[in-house]
Amino acid sequence: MSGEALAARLGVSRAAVSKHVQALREMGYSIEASPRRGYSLRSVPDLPLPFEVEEAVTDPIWVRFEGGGVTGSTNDDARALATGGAPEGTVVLASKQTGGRGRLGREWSSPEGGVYVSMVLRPDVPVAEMAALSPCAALGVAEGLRSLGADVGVKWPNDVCAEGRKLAGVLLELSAEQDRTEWVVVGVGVNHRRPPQPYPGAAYLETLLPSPAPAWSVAAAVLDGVGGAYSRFLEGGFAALADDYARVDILLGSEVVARDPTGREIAAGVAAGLDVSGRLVVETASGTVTLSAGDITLRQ
Ligand code: BT5
Repeated sequence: MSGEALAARLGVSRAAVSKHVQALREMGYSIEASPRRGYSLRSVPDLPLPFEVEEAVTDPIWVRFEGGGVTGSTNDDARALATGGAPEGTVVLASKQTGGRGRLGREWSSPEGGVYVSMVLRPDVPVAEMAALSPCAALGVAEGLRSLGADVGVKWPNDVCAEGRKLAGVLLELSAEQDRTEWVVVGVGVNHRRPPQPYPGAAYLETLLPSPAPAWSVAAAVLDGVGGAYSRFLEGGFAALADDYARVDILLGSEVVARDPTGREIAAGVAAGLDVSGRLVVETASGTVTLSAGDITLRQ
């Protein structure tokens, strides 16, 4: 398209078009310019850029898209936006994090080639029911990645796994008072491209897909997956997700050991699925134990 046609269509000057084309090139867009034929878009960068993700997302809950480049932690950025009054459905994206966080102050390795996304939610749900939101989000991430063709499962409470390795993690943070939740930030990190030095125990989405997916489509799939699971959760609580969860629950029927943050064993037995509050049920030798938090390992 000629610079003149673009300027007319967008209602800006020719100089503005050329300035924006330059800015897009700096972001990684390949745009050719020829004197007679005008501009042509050759390729879009393999990054979760907000405008590409916005175009690809279908769930109407996602209303505002930020970030896309390098940041400390998208959860920190989303928390700041949430505290400042950003609406439910605000999304922060990144292609690399320098301070990616897991639960309990752990690290989330976030090199280039991953997809990092945090979502602001404002559920009108009592704080006591919030525990189910972690497995709800993990289910949503799994459903989103499955829609791309990857055979993935969920590992309570917040992991998405493939081939026995961790493909994605969910970090939920919230601010609440008494019986009212002010905001929830759901952060998701997906290992997408396999880096030269893979993280120990990590799976990479690109090795699981039938055909390559650009980073923005992975982000959109995650958002649509989480958006879908979240609306079902709001309508019917975790009970509305129980059957879908059971279908992708990789712990179900397996021998597991649950540990608290200090590494102390809190239960060992057979995982028997989740209860209506999203807590893990373990059948142990001395009876049924229900867990609302913990780290689970599968017994060999
Ligand atoms: C999680 O914690 O799995 C939550 C990860 C959430 C990351 C997202 S990225 C976007 C948003 N912004 C953030 O800063 N965070 C969120 P947890 O269950 O505690 O698991 C952390 C553990 O996973 C670490 O202690 C490592 O053992 C392992 N790990 C770290 N990086 C990994 C990676 N890239 N792939 C697989 N495992 C990893």
